[in-house]
Amino acid sequence: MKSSARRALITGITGQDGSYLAELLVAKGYHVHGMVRRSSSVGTQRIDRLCLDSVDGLTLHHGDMGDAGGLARLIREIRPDEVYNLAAQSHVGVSFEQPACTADANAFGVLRILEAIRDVQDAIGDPIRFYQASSSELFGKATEIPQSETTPFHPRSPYAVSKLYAHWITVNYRESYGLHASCGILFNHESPRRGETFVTRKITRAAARISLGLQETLQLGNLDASRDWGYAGDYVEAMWRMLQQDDPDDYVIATGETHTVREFCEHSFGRLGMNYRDFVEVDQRLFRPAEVDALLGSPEKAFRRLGWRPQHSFAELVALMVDADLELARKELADGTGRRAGDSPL
Ligand code: NAP
Ligand code: F7E
Repeated sequence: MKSSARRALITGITGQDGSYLAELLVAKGYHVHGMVRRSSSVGTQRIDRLCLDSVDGLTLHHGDMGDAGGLARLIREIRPDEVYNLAAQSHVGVSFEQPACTADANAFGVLRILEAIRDVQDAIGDPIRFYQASSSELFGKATEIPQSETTPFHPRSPYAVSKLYAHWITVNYRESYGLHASCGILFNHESPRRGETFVTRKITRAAARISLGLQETLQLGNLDASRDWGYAGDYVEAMWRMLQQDDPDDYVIATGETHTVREFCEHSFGRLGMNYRDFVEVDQRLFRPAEVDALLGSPEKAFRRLGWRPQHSFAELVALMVDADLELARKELADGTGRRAGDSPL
């Protein structure tokens, strides 16, 4: 028997977005089921607080996007009202080094979940709403500025190509089988919980550590790339809103502002009273075989239909990330772990 609380399954709950979405859904009274993949060391740091605070609102399960049987079993047992598929090998640069496992998790993994949802829906009759984490990387070598839901796709990496399959298979299952399946085409969104090898976090982490003498330089690749950067906490609200609509659809989620990596450096180091030029070194090894030069989203449809708006400006985003990393660096300095952590060459 289903309990009265709505049930959501989140794949990728241990990631940046998964952790914010889980907090949002628990606060809304959902029972959240999170899929966690097994690893040799525990990787649940982003949700540890939530696990402690919401023992009755959160259940974790082992699972992997590569394991069709396990995914099907999870959906059958949980019988979720909503599934948010956030799990992915999400690093564009790494996808050039690991194209096959990126494709398997990001593309075929989505097909495996859609098949499981279809089977359970057919067997049980209860509708299951599905959210797919699509990406602005689909636009790649973009032919329009700004990019909207009607801009043609031109993916530029194995990651983007895998997300293209995932996007279209989600649209196809909506059109073929009437699934309530929506894709959020999210532009870059960041936070203090962002993985440390994405460029924003790499910059804020290094700026904080350099300001305390824990690190000397920062190696970066292409400083001229520009991105439409928003705050992750704002973007998970848009995911939830998509699944509350009567009809499924696809939406661009963005701020409508773009900034270069160089500007992100200027603001981050500037907040700590430093000039990034004194510390940033360009390392050719960090350039990608094919680059996405510039992205700028048009979130007009989400504004109109979802009533969604980003709540944080670019300057606020930089400030909250730099301040959180300064706090972290101060702890590292105090407990002597600073020389071991951070300063990643990746
Ligand atoms: P993230 O921090 O890298 O989190 C990815 C999550 O996927 C982690 O929980 C990871 O588990 C899990 N995962 C990876 N491979 C898996 C597998 N084979 N089986 C099961 N779980 C697996 O990514 P994010 O920034 O939160 O992004 C969430 C989703 O949105 C991703 O699909 C990403 O591609 C997409 N997206 C992100 C952005 C952005 O700017 N953040 C923009 C557009 C789209 P571990 O913790 O074990 O590694
Ligand atoms: O790179 C340049 C790099 O890795 C941004 C993922 O969440 O957003 C993310 O993908 C830009 C690129 O994010 C370094 O070449 C320079 O032009 O932070 P990033 P991304 O590739 O835009 C999209 C929307 C997703 O869907 C993805 O999942 O910064 N850059 N120097 C660098 N990038 C990194 N990582 N490291 C550098 O040293």
